[in-house]
Order: sequence, then C-alpha cells, then structure tokens
Amino acid sequence: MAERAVGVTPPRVMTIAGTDSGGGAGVASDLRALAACGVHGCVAVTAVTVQNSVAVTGVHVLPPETVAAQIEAVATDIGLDAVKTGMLATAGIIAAIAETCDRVGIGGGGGTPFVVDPVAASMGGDQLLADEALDAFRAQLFPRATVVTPNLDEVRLLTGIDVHDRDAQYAAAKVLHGMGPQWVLVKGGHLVEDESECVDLLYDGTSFTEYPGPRIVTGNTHGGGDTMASAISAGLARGLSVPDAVARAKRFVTESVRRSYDLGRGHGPVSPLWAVREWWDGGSVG
Ligand code: PXL
Repeated sequence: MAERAVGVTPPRVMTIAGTDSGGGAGVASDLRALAACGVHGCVAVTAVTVQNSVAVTGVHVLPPETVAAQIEAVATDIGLDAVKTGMLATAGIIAAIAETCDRVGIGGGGGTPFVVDPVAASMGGDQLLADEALDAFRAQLFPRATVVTPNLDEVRLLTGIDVHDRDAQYAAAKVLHGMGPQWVLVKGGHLVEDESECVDLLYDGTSFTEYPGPRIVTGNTHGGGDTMASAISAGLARGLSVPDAVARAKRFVTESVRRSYDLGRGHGPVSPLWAVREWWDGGSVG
C-alpha cells in the first residue's frame, strides 16, 4: 500500500477573538484569512456574539481564565509563530491575555510576533468592548504589541483625535506609537477625503510608509479589518518583515473586498478565500 506523503507543517498562528453567528467577522473571517495565507489557524475564543448581517443582539463573554487556558494549551504543545487579537470584550480578558503572553513568550521585544487589532465596535456601531477596557488596551496590550492596527473610529476612541485628513493620520500615528507598540498601522479606509483610494499609514517611531490601494465602493466590508490583521500575522509567521507583511496584507485585503458579497439585509462579508473559490469554480475539481 502506498504511504501517504507527510505534509510540511505550515507556520502556526493563533487568533484571540470573538465568534460571529453570521459567519462574517471575528473567528470565522480570521480562520478563512489564515488558511488563505498558508498558515495553520488556532483559536482562543473570547466571546460568543449573537449576530446577523444587521446587528449584534447578544454577547456572551467567556471567563478570562478560559481565554488564558486556550492560549497556554496551544502555545505549550502546538507552538505559535504569530498571534493576533480581535474582539477582547473586557478589561479582565485583556489582563489575562497580557499575563499569559508574558508567561509563554508572546509579544514584547524578542517574543512571538503579536498583532493587536483594537476592535471596539461592529460596522453597525454595536459595542464589542467595554468602555473601561480602552485603558487596559493602552496600558497592557500596546506595550507588548509588534504592530497595532486601528481604523479611524478606534483611533478616535484611543487618542481623542478625529482624523479627517492625511496630516491628522500622521499625528495620530505618532500619538499611538507613544503608547508603546513597535509599529502602528493607522488604516485609512474610513478617511472620506480619499475618494478613490484607501491609504494605510505605517510608523515605527522613525519613518512613515504609506500603503495606497484602490477604494472599492461597497457596503460589504464586514470582516475586512479582521482579515487585514490576520494576513499581517500570517506574513509575520512566514518570516516577512512588518513592512513587507503589511504590503502583502494590503493587496490581499483589497482582493478580498473586491470579491465581497451580499449576505442578509445588512453588511455582507469580504471574501478571503477568493483564490480557493476561483479554483473550484474553474472546474479543476474531480
Ligand atoms: O470586524 C470586527 C469584529 C470582530 N469580531 C467580531 C465582530 C466584529 C464586527 O462585527 O462581530 C466578533
């Protein structure tokens, strides 16, 4: 009997995030993006959201010890080449993550690359983070982060800066960098002054790099930020530098938004598995 060839184990990335019963954002989009980017996705669930394409109508938050235990179980057996965070829900969960990161060597100088996406609300404005948890983000996760990836709504919550133009985007990057992360990516998708492009801005405390991409006009961007942070963490796990991981993730997200689709009566999801889907649709199967 022919032996099955043993596959090469891909890099391993953990998402610490919430679930979305509509399958658009959070854990679902992260795992799709991680798979598409060629890494093995592991999961630490923080909260279960009751959600469809229109609204989040319920949130069940897991105990901080259960979040910490999921991270520790995976880190001490499977091992991790990068970690990303999404919806963290409460200050208690953030504290548990920070403590576990220190214990198992995630983030900080020399630790496993740590991508912190400071998710605060859904596209419809439903709150995904307790108000008092913003302080915990700034004090406990930002100093441990390899890169933080706020959108402009999250920038306003974290810094008080209302970004309406490129100058303010630069100013916000400086303020956020002062909170301790190695790199800051201020995403420009919500910047209305840019009509035909979305410019993301990367800053490491010394130099700025702009990442322009075409603006694809659609309401179906649910899960877009999660996909971006997941793709960055996959790139880091695969050994790319932060600027190269961001450049690749930016192109990947643009293509995922281009293939986004209608779902329900609200915001449809981006489509990180577009390349696999094209393979199926192309008749290469069977
Ligand atoms: O896209 C941000 C996000 C992350 N995680 C969960 C979400 C959302 C947005 O709705 O529901 C669980």
